[in-house]
Amino acid sequence: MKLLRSVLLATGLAAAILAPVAASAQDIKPRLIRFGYGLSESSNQGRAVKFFVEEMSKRSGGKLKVKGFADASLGSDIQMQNALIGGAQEMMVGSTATLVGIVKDFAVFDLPFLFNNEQEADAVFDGPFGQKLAAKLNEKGLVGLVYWENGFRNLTNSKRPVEKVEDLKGIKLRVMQNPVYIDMFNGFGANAVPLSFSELFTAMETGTVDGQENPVTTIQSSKFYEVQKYLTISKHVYSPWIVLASKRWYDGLSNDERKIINEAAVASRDFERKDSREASKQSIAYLKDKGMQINELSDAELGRMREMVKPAMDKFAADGGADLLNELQGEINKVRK
Ligand code: TK8
Repeated sequence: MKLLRSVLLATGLAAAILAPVAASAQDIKPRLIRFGYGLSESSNQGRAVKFFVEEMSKRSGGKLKVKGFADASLGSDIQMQNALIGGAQEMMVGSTATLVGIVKDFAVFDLPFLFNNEQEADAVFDGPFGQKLAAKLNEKGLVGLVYWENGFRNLTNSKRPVEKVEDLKGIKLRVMQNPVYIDMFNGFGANAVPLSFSELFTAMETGTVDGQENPVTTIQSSKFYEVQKYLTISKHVYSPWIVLASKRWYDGLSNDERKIINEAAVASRDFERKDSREASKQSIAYLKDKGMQINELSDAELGRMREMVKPAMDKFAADGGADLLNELQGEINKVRK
């Protein structure tokens, strides 16, 4: 690390000596940065992208122009990840759950009932564990900058209230494209249907699926209440988003430009979490007002669900995830104490 830093310093120094004409306080070029995301512009995700756009502009004297592309208009999470890897797109934000095809370890965050609250999640994602996983993206052509909050996930469907896990039987439930989610919901007796988020609304509207699971903020901003009657507060998984950059693109930036991006990303994270948490407090009342029938799962029922997902947990551990899961649980316990 030390060696790398002095090499970087030395090359920086050489460049400064060789190109004194271009000397300016900061090495920033005018750039257009395409930043894609899946939710709508008015969602918590959209508000945080807007914040990031403004931060980047402020911090670069208007040179680093970020353009946000909402509603998966640049593609689904998985399509955008590949565009970043190939260098065809610069930045995105999306679920970590859909990264499992690139770095398998991310599946550890999809295991249910790990985090009790947002504070535990923040500590783990911003701490060494979250950073270690993000760093694994580098050799795959991605840079994981910061984690945003998607939130605790809850169930909706158009068939019936889910008060006990048996009520899920036979419900065609859209899940993210991720084996842990598929195993988990099949384990609960639903028919798990992996599908990208960008296809979800239509799938519910046409009855291709009966239900889905997402945080209340998303159920609100994506207007799922128009096609879903029942909301069950289950908080089965705490779901993060991750802000990604194309490594190919990022590596071509100057140190000054990278510093601005990194710092603006951290600022956007703090903004996003605060904003999302405030927004989620209003969501339940909003969704009730829109006609959703809402129930909370009892502790006893959640306990039964924990038992029922044990095979999915064991499968994850047996597939080589045991150490990782232990490590994560250790990190959570540290915060809990
Ligand atoms: C948006 C998705 C979404 C996620 C999902 O692109 O797919 O259900 O929760 O937030 O990343």
